[in-house]
Amino acid sequence: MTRQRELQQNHFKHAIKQGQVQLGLWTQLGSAIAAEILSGCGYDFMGLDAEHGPSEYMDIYAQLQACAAGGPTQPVVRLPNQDISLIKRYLDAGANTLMVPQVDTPEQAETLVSAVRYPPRGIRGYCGAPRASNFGRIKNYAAVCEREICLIVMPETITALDNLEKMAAIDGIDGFFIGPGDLAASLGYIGQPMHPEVIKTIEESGRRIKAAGKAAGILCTDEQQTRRYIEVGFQIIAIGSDQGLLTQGAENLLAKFRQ
Ligand code: 3PY
Ligand code: MG
Repeated sequence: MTRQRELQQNHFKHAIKQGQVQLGLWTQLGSAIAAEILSGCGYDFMGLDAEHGPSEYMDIYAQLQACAAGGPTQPVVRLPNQDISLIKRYLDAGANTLMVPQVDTPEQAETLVSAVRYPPRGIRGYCGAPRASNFGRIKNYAAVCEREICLIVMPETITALDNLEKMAAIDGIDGFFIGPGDLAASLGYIGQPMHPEVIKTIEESGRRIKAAGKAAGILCTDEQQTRRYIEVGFQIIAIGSDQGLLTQGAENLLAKFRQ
């Protein structure tokens, strides 16, 4: 990043616009070391989770640095909430793909779009030389950054699903990543993201998102169901997590010797 003078292309954003499937790894360890190691594995994206993971702002900042060093995986920062001052800080830190949880209404979605755009199109506060502009070396950053910023919102409730088409019609929302855990809870099946009714609703929602011309995403660690979601048209798929891989790997290794 040190000599970068031009804003890099957000491959993830362009890939989803072209209808390509992007396979990702969810990360909850909040570790820059793990992020650097994992970002060289070849996943299309890595979800840096500041909602349910332990990461605070500086932890995400360090993971963004680690991803830039490890590459080429695209970091996707999942925010803890819809706080627009946090959106500004993560964008300044160089996160160009943001995922926002629990977005239920078109009004909320419009506010989020506005938060990632500089005036006069939006309300993002201006900083002359943020990390996102390589500390001022990318001179036209403010003029061109919108092209590479990708905004994904998470429909996670029945209300959000009722509003899907209205939210999908908003220019500036690039994708919808369904939270299967929260959606299952909203549907009355807490802790059962693989319940047939939940899966049916997720698949229907994926088809509606695709029909509305936006990219649909999901987190799913079941191989067969993941393949099915891809068939249905889901494009942004987190297929596992650093925490899950660590636990499974460590437990499987020990089990070979402790039968
Ligand atoms: C959910 O399952 O609710 C999510 O937010 C995915 O991590
Ligand atoms: Mg959720």
